[in-house]
Amino acid sequence: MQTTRMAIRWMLALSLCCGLHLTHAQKGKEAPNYAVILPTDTEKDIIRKAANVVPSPRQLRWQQYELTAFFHFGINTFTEREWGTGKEDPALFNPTALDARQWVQAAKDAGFKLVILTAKHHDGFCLWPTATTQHSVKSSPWKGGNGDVVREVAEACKDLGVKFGIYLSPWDRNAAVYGTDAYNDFFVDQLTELLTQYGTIDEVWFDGANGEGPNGKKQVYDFNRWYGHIRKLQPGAVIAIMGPDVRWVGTETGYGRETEWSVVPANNLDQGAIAEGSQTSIAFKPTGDMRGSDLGSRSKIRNATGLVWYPAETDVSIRPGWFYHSKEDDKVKTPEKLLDIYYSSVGRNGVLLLNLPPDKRGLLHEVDVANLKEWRRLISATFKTNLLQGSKIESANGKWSKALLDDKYNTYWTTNGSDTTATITFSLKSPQTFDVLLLQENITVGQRIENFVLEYKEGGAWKKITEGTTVGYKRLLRFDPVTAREVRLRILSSRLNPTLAAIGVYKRADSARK
Ligand code: FUL
Repeated sequence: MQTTRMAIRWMLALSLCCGLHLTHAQKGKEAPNYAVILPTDTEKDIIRKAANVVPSPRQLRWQQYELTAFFHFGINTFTEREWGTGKEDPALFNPTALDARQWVQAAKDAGFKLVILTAKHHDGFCLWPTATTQHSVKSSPWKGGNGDVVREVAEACKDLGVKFGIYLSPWDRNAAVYGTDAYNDFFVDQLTELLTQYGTIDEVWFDGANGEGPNGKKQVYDFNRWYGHIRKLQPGAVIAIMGPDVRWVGTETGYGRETEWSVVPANNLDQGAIAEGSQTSIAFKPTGDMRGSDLGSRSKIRNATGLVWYPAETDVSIRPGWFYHSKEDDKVKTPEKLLDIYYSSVGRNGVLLLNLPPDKRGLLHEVDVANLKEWRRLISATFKTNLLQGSKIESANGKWSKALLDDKYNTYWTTNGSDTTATITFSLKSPQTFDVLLLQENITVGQRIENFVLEYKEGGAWKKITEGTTVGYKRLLRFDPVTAREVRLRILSSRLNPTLAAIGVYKRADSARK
């Protein structure tokens, strides 16, 4: 007790000197990841509510992974198709040298913190020996029918310290019960197997695709039941896409929005639904426009009836297809293309979900591994040295400036009083040349910044380098190289006091291939 009190006092003292705040979670209270808008709320009330919506602990954990990988592997790998029919012979599944450790190691070396395996794609073929169907690895020649790909990947992840997630396709072209109520039970049974036999699961990915067409089978998915089941069995797992925690960015190109708000309208958010769940984070999929070019700015939230923290995941494949096809070996995205994707996904307040499809051997192809390696080298070399480090910082109406360069996410700079604009000036020890800006808001307080500009001093005058709208968890902007000794960031507009956990300027590393 005494120790706890001392620890709290110590944290409070620390918070006064360097902006380390006790978050709701640290105070033993979880802040809701949503806000209900009342008919009597003014626009100002709505903006204030939006500025105070924060991620749930599982959403925050997930956001901080930044890089996550997909492994699309299954019967399609052997038929060279993208969508199987569900009628494939399980005998086709026969990787000759499957090594899940090679997949996970390559992902880890490239900086990925979590990998998601397609435990079942639309063809219904299960990569684990499920009791729910014969259509699985159990009926294949691989390891004499005794293999389990889910286990091999889960174990490799555990050994290498990488988080593990599963993709379980709702659309199932093989299950005889698909199109009937019984399919919901069948699906829950599959979830139970996956969520109880393979250790901790950090992400469950539900795809929205369904190609049944007008005369195809109609299935009403009991999503709410599935969400409840996942929350019960793996409370730490985020449920993505057709789920409440993580939103599909809206394209499969790898390019997110320039203006990316993690707080978006959820027009199915009503007090009744919240009370029913009596939870601090929602457990149903928000509805509303999730694919427009701007989802959360003032004009979008003005008429909302509810707001929710629903962050963007940017999924894209390293190859043209999601599954491995030998004819695409010369179409693997180059390190430079992957880098552009990095800046346009992680650098736009998103989490990148990059697909790395193992080949027929059951290995990531050499070209994919080599390109990943060079991509990682370029990122690491670029972000090795923050050129603002050691500079003198001035911000007239700001406090806790040291937090900007301390490499800690939970400390942050903010403004005094209720100021929503600010200028932060950095005087470097000597002129430096840079061409990248990094900004990070402390999203445990909320996402707030709406407009900012970066400037440098030349011949006594301030000149614009670049500008942007949202920041969120991470914003990266590239520009032509600038050499300067004085640099300033002006926050032109913010929903409430802006916060910044980090700022940096960097010089991009040269590509090995010119
Ligand atoms: C889509 C699916 O239809 C693709 O095959 C792939 O799994 C992708 C990630 O999602 O909706």
